[in-house]
Amino acid sequence: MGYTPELEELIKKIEATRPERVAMARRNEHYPALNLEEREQVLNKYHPDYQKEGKRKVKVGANKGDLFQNEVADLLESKSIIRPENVDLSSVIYETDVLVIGGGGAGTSAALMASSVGANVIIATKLRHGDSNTIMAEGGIQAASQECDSPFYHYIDTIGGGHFTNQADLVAALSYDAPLSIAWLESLGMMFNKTPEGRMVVRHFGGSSRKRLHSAGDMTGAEIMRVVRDEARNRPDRITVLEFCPAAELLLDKEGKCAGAVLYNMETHEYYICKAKAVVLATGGFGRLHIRDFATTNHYGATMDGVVLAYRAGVGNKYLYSTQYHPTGVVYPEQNVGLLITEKVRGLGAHVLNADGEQFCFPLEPRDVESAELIREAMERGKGIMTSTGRVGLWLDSPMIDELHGEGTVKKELPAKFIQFHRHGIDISKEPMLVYPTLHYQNGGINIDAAAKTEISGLFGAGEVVGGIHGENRLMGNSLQDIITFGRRAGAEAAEYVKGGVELKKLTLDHVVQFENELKEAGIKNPKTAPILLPDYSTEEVNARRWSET
Ligand code: MEZ
Repeated sequence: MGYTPELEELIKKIEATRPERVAMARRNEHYPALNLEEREQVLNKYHPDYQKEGKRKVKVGANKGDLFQNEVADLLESKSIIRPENVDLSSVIYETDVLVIGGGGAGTSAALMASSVGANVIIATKLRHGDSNTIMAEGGIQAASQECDSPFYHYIDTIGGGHFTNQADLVAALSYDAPLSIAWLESLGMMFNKTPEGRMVVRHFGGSSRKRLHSAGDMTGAEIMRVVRDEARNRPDRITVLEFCPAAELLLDKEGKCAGAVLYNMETHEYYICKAKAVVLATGGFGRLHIRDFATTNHYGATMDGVVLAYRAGVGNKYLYSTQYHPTGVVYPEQNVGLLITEKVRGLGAHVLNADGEQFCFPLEPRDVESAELIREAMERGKGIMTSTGRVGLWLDSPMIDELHGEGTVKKELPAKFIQFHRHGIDISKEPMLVYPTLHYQNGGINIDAAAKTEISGLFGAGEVVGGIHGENRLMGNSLQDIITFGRRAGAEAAEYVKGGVELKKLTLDHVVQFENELKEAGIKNPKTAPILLPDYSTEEVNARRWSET
């Protein structure tokens, strides 16, 4: 298929400016980065999070009075998908030491650590084991593993990228554990990119003061998931995996300790009571809410489930109003709209360009700033490129990479992206990609401390469901690091908590009943039901043809 003749014509403008831009890059000359004041200005005017409309204050729960995007507020003010009065809590189907809800990188790392400390573990996961944002993360994982770097610089960069809003103890844990996480992943068999001498290849990314990004091609998350999942599957005596089995509600005991979950078998539509002495919530983020109608990089199950369950149990959240739009999501071909084009492309030197083939931003600003600059170029300055389906994008000049680093670099460093575009007749080592910001990450989430504990005894959190680590803007490669750091911490802490002796009292869903009473008292009419589990993409025409229940 390839590009349309109209787009091919526009690509000539990119090719015309490329020799001069490559020459500049070789001289180490770059488009100037913005200063702090300019960043604030561009964020305030163009970043979707900063727009006043499309938000409201929630009227119930731990974050009552706080402002959220409407899509998030709807779910915080939702009612349960189960009727507590119909659930027989005495009919316990599964019993375990540690229940991990979520089978991505964070949940699987938690399960491994908990089992290493001696706990029996169940992983309950909504789709297949490994279907998660982890497996879709491309460019790399941060860790201060080099002589010129240290956890101190990792900490400072992370706090700066997060606009100084991050929870300091969590950032300290992340930057301190990061080199250990890399060593742990290597011990499990992860194949990082290395030099012929065996040293880690490390690169810059947006907001970095040191080269700190470790990668496995552009499939770093998939490689992480491969090794942690293999390890978990090799411990069947200690780790049981329930696929297509998400949590519908958390269970507490009469004393308010977390005591397991009501699980929902998506294939048979059965509910299971799973009693657990400790629970690790690792359900991932909210990309599939398509906030402000943005396309997303996220996997199909990213529907904010864990935040919803924890909220009903009384756990508040931090920075959940903050959404990360990755600057470079696919705009063309249509089949791939929203999918991630890793920041590593810019890390390798590719420029972001407008319709005239001009640079308009420093390519490695922190993500929120970079996205706001792309939106400004397309929407205010009218310098975007329109596709035949009416989408607007900007160019990402990937052919520069081979020119700067030698022929074959694109294929070697970005093999997955190369194949993904090749399938549609586009050779990204010779032609640029068309990109636009895409909803990528839930910056905020449930409150935890550095031991991954929530305010409820026996409930731990790890991964994208958690808030505070990244403040209001996450840097590249810190999510793959955070799932390992806090997944490992959550699993080990949960198992230690169980070892300390946990006596569960009568199981209850009273918190759900109370929460729904609060909804009524607040006058919230027709609340949605949640967790929504899967996004609904049915069109009006499809809905009109559906059988009615009545
Ligand atoms: O941390 C991320 O979001 C990541 C690795 C994404 C990417 O651009 O590759």
